[in-house]
Amino acid sequence: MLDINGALYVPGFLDGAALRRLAEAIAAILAEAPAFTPRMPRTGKAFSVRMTNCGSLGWVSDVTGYRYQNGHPETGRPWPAIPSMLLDAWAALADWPGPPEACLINLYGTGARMGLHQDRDEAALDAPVVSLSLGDSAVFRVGGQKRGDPSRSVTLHSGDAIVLGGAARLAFHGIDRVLAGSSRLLPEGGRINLTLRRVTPLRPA
Ligand SMILES: O=C(O)CCC(=O)C(=O)O
Ligand SMILES: [Mn+2]
Repeated sequence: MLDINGALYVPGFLDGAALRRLAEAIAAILAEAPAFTPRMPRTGKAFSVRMTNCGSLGWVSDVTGYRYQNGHPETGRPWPAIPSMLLDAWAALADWPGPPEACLINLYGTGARMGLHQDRDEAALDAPVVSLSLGDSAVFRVGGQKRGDPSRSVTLHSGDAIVLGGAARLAFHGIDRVLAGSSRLLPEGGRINLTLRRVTPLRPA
């Protein structure tokens, strides 16, 4: 485990067999909850990543804003359940007393990136965000709690985990670029990132 600006970096958290099982589980989720194109609040500009979710809640973004909701924005159906191997990953990495409620699935095709942002739509900000990467490698940047703070970058490979917790929970972070063709895990190429999130506090106040 390595400390990257307060973020915990766990290279090779998932091995090849686990990655293949996880890729199959994600394909099954995508068959039930197809990828959608999120849009920026107000402007409606399309994100370059496509998304779906599993869990009791899923993160969505459209012209009206960012939010968690309990169904798919296009099909209206509940999100598929979080696969047990992801619940196990959370148990191993999160150091938090309850289960995650949402797993955001980001799909990065050619040229997709994610600008610097904070994950702050969760009421349970004491719970970490646990991220797992599959497929092509990507340059992940993490800074401080202010947008202009100095940042460091690390190349995330298939199977690597990142935990944003403690002081790094509200760190600005993003994906500068994906290194196309760097992995053969995903039949269609590209990169998948999963972020496990706790949204509601364990004991609501
Ligand atoms: O793709 C990644 O590694 C980061 C994804 C992310 O920051 C997010 O979904 O909020
Ligand atoms: Mn994020």
